[in-house]
Amino acid sequence: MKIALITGVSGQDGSYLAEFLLQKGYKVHGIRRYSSTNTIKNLYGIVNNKKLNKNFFLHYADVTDTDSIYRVIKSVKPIEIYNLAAQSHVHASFKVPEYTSQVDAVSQLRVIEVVKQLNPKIKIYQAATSELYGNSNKKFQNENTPFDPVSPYSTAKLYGFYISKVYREAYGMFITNGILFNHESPRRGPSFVTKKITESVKKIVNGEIAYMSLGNLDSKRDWGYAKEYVESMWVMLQQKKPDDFVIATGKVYSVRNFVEEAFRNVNIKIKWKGTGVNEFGYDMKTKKILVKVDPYYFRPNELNYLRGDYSKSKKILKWRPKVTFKELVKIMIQAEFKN
Ligand code: NAP
Ligand code: G4F
Repeated sequence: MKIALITGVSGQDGSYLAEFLLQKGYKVHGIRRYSSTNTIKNLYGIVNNKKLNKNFFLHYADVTDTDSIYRVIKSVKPIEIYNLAAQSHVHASFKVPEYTSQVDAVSQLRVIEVVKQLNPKIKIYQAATSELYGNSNKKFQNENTPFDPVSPYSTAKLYGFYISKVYREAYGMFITNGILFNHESPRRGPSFVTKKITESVKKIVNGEIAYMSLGNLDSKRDWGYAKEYVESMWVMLQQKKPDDFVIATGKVYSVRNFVEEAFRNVNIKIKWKGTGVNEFGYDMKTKKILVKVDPYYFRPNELNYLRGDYSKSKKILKWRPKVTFKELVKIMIQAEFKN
């Protein structure tokens, strides 16, 4: 039986990936941080499923703690490691830049070094990101587009990207960087914009809140569906040689588009009025204000536009996205109301 280890298993991607690998017949081990609160709700689908749970194991460890990582990798003996653990919030990285560097940069090296010492044949997937491109002037970003990070988060991830490449080239290790563009799902953390919007739509419809407050409505992202993005991580590690791959949809939408589409799913048509921080969105029928702009959510440095060119992945990995933007919003809204 193939053995995989996932760091960040309780996160959005980690939980989908664990389900995917278990269904492929893997024995899956996950690294979980110590916490006095429950942080594993994304794993309920596994732990409540006898068939999946019998091959699933959680270990307490922290990617900022070399000893704990060493101990887990030594005892688990994985053939593949999916290194997903991160402080993954870009805005938060401006508030805790040093901590973000520890978790998102140095920890990527930590895992690689432990693997080099214990068994350099273990294949590693490193979670790189489209944030690396920064405000690129290219219409589409691909594996050849220069990086220009604009946040402490993406600067830390830049280190992770290059240290992976260095170990790959210097020591012949199998380390692949997945440059994934934004991917969302009902399991997205509540402070990321898509989940915040869908959760707020539900609360507005249920009368729990009157409106939602957002930051930059004009920011544009290439949003895909997390559940199908994690499959590409596995495909990357099944290749003959390690490499870097962009995973994206090639389509771009603004935060404003996401808001409109989310409300459309509950039969509310949003109209916009005003500009800048005085802009607001209101229900065309009732004239009630449902969206306000709050500068609190602006970032010291904004990344305005991301759109991925995934042609290399399509050609080599035979991977392509299937879920459209509209379907993604619908999946997230339906999950809110089901909850
Ligand atoms: P996420 O939901 O925020 O999950 C992050 C995971 O990392 C959580 O399980 C978290 O555990 C864990 N973690 C954080 N600090 C840790 C530490 N010190 N030791 C061990 N575990 C730790 O992120 P995601 O959206 O699934 O993303 C997965 C990876 O892909 C991340 O590296 C992210 O930066 C990267 N990425 C994401 C996207 C995207 O659009 N989602 C795009 C490109 C790249 P707790 O539950 O204890 O907090
Ligand atoms: O949902 P976001 O916080 O995601 P962001 O910053 O694009 O980062 C995500 O995707 C990256 C891949 O490109 C990952 F590497 C990273 O780990 C993370 O998963 O914000 C998306 C956009 C931003 O431009 C932000 O300024 O939405 C804008 N926005 C507008 N109002 C908001 C809000 N973002 C958040 N979080 N909250 C708001 O109220």
